[in-house]
Amino acid sequence: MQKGRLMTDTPEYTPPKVWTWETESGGTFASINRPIAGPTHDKDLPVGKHPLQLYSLATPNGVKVTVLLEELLALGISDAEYDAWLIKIGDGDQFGSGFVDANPNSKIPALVDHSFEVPQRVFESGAILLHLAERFGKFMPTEPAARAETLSWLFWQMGSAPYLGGGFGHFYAYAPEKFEYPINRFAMETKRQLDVLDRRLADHEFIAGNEYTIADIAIWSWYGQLVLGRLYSAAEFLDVESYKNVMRWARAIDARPAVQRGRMVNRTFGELELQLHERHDASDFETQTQDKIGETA
Ligand SMILES: N[C@@H](CCC(=O)N[C@@H](CS)C(=O)NCC(=O)O)C(=O)O
Repeated sequence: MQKGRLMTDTPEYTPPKVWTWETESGGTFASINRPIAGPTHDKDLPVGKHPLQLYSLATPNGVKVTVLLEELLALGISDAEYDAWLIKIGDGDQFGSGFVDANPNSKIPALVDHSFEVPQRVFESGAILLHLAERFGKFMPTEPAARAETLSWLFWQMGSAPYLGGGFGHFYAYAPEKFEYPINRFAMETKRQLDVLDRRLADHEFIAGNEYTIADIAIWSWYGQLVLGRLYSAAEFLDVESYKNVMRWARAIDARPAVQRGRMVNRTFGELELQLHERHDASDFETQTQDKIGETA
């Protein structure tokens, strides 16, 4: 190693006095990243026949909502029927004017609930989970102590996952080069978070206690799918099998039929029979998957 240089061959970078947006940063998703908010083009959102209109994609944040909706429907709550429309974030659909009206933050998932006199938007996946769980009185304990525990873990997920996705996942899988410093920093934090979960799940069946709640749904969509080898091809690198309690919990949730259906909705990657680009009816799982309708995303 050259004297005075650490860990990487990248020339030393001195930040300018004022940052300006001049070049694409490179790496996956560089073309959709911008330093400004607001719409780039006019486009209304479609509206289907159900009160709940979801605009999303089957990333971990998107899957949280479709898993909850499928769980509600599995309990026989027909008012949880929904239309799920595909938002292709790689194509910039999140910057259309209608989507920005539904979520000023231009990120999936966004829900518009038409069961109010004036349709109400709900954005941020944690807020959507809470909105639906409270509206239907399921997957959210009402007893104060259990409710506080569930909320604590739900907010833990919302605060922690950006280190996993935006930190570890970005630098391990998407950045234009492998930089040792950020990969080390975020692998360490991701493993610390997995250990937090592993210790909790050592003596609790589910995250908030002995009941399956929206905290499990939120955390499973990220950390469950990570240990099941579905995120960033990082299972071996992070030695996920060593988190035995997380593995047990992740596999148990993965086996739930509603979870399997929720994962398929707005999915544009992987096996064609698991891709249901749009969902408007329960029968769509049987008739509208990509292997059956043969369209490309
Ligand atoms: N905190 C937000 C994060 C949502 C989010 O990051 N969504 C990503 C996909 S997982 C997205 O839409 N990215 C598009 C973009 O950044 O332009 C939530 O939980 O809803």
